[in-house]
Amino acid sequence: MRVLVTGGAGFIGTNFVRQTVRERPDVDVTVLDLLTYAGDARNLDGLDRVRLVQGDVADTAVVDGLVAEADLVVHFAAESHNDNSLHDPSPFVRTNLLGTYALLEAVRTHDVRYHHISTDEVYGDLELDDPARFTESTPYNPSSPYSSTKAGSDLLVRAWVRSFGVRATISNCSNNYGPYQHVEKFIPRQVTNLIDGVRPKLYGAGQNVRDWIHVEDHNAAVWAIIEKGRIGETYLIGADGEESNLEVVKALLTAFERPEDDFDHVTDRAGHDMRYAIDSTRLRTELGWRPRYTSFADGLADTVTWYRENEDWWRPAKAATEARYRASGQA
Ligand code: NAD
Ligand code: TDX
Repeated sequence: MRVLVTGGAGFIGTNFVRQTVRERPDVDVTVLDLLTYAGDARNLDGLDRVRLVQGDVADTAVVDGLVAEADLVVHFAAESHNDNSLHDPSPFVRTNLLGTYALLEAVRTHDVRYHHISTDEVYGDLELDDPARFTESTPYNPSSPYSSTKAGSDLLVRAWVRSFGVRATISNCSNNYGPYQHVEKFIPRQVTNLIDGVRPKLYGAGQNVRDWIHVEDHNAAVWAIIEKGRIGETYLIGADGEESNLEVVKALLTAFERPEDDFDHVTDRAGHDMRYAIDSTRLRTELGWRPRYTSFADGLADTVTWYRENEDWWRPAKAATEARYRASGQA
């Protein structure tokens, strides 16, 4: 089987490619990745049966040629960071919307199976005291330039399924953590700050809740949907991992043997979503998926160890990332 993985040099895509190579000897992988600031070719070094093509998912000629050779496309490539989308939405519109459009046209032309990776942020946010969680029928209500372009990309997929019979599935996952995540994101930012002896930086009061899932569990769910999911369906992926940002910072401080109040409150994110929470009943009952990382504390400890042992990997991006946060009052 020949799989085209877009964004395979980024956080979740890298973990997907590495898991696929490890567990599926029958799969050959081609990664299409622009290698933006968020992509790192080193992540794929030395992997068997993996070819890396540096290119843009919005480049229709490149995309058409690669899709023509594939049996399956898994589309991870995106501009993925909410804070960046507030400073400059333009690459979000291009990559997330035009990139998805280019892929959909190519899979339509060549009749190739397509899986679309998306986020729970398309549903907007929930109140802290609301017992509800997102389901596949929650109305779309995105808040940020990032989440609105992801929502738009999902709607393109749905339209291409219905209008043109494209064989596609969609997954909307909650917040991922694990190895190879860029230091701009919440957990790696605080872990690498703590390694450097710098206090963690909490937006606002830190009451915001995210529903954490280990990246390996996300990617196992993606393969379950590819193999057993119903064409045209959406599956929500989540592992019942709700934690407030304050709780996460305290857990990290404890892991580094620092006092629980040894952090800074910094300027809040504009339009900051309060809470995300996923009901993954459909995925579990229809496809039999279960998370393997059931303890957030253990998964977090493994992640801290990975960043301690892989300073060569994250160090080059750290100073520039913190300079960007300083410029927006979030350092
Ligand atoms: P990331 O930013 O770490 O990686 C994105 C990758 O896409 C990078 O390798 C980058 O070089 C590549 N890329 C960017 N623009 C491109 C373009 N125009 N053409 C080709 N490649 C391009 O992102 P991530 O956290 O790994 O997220 C991957 C996907 O998962 C995204 O679609 C995101 O919306 C979705 N998602 C992420 C999370 C999360 O918690 N990180 C949760 C749910 C869904
Ligand atoms: O320094 C920080 N301090 C802080 O309090 C940073 C970087 C973030 N935060 C807060 C903002 C959020 O409430 O932590 C929470 C998590 O922030 P991010 O890591 O930026 O993730 P989020 O905005 O929740 O989006 C993530 O999950 C859904 C991914 O980046 C998206 O790509 C995915 O769709």
